[in-house]
Amino acid sequence: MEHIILSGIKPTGQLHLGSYIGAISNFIKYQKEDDKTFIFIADLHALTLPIDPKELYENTRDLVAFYLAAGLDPEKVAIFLQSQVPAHSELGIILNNYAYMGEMSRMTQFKDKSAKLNEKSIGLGLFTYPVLMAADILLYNAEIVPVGEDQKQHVELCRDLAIRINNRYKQEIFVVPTPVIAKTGARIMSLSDPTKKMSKSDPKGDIFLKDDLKIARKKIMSAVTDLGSEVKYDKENKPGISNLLTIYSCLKGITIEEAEKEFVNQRYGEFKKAVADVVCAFLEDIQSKYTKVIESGIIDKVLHDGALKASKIADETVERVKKAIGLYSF
Ligand code: ATP
Ligand code: LTN
Repeated sequence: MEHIILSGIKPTGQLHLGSYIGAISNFIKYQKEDDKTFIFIADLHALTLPIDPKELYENTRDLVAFYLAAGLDPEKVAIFLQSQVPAHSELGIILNNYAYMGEMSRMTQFKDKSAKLNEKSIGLGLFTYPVLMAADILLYNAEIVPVGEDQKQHVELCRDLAIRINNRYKQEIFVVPTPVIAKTGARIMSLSDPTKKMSKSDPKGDIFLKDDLKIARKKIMSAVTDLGSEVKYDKENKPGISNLLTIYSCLKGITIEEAEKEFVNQRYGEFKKAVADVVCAFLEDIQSKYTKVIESGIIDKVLHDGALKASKIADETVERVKKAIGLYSF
């Protein structure tokens, strides 16, 4: 039997090569023929930090357009907005009661993001966000959750919650999910500081999917590289070159070893040019597909159909949970 797959991205900031390689490209690999893949836009999660309404709206539309441009097929996959399936909020509220303050305070993403804020203005939603994320996953009985490395801890919290609740009520209320992190590309680094993750909230050194090709090429050509001259994968001593090799191999669909072989005896400059060529060809292709999707006007229909498919399963789960924990249902 095929596994149930679920994942999502929050519509904050612009999508970058990290979001594509670490997340979206894997969603495409995992999509199945038989209505067992759920890929959504975590728009409620986008509210965990202040965001301009117009920006949120546009990011959401863009994210759907890029999902489709990258090859997600709405015939096979339920593509939907988290805020259009009320079961997410409902299960999130229920799950809050089973999560512990201690474990939530240990979430590294919460620690990193709250450290950048004034202590008095840290939203409760930022703190409880991994609980809502657990609801996102458990609602669909997802077994496999493809994500980048930074989300692994959240999926593990989801596992803990599912096991805790199943044990408390002595029944299999929830399917326990497994995070799936790709071997290569689960942590694309910033081009300006290859010791930091490429990230929407710290966009220095990002290549955005919407970048003008000339600008993208410039960013690659001026990417920080390392001492020495050999094009070799060595994360410790050559983080910049290793990151570029990762980007190159993921976009070309080859292994790191195969990529290294292509650049034996070549200088960094030649190597960077080859990376820039591959990145620009990729951007040109996805941007033209993105434009076609926007012009086709299909986004609202995709989201409407997706929400219907998703609600069917999600509502069943909420009913099952309510019954199991003693909430009155008729
Ligand atoms: P933020 O900076 O706001 O935390 P982000 O850039 O990390 O945002 P998310 O929306 O949190 O992006 O992530 C979307 C998906 O892309 C997640 O599965 C995440 O693990 C993955 N992802 C994000 N950044 C990278 C990266 N640099 N390399 C690989 N995967 C990434
Ligand atoms: N937290 C994720 C988005 C997300 C998600 C999920 C991913 C929300 N709910 C459920 C996988 C499964 C992020 O991209 N920052």
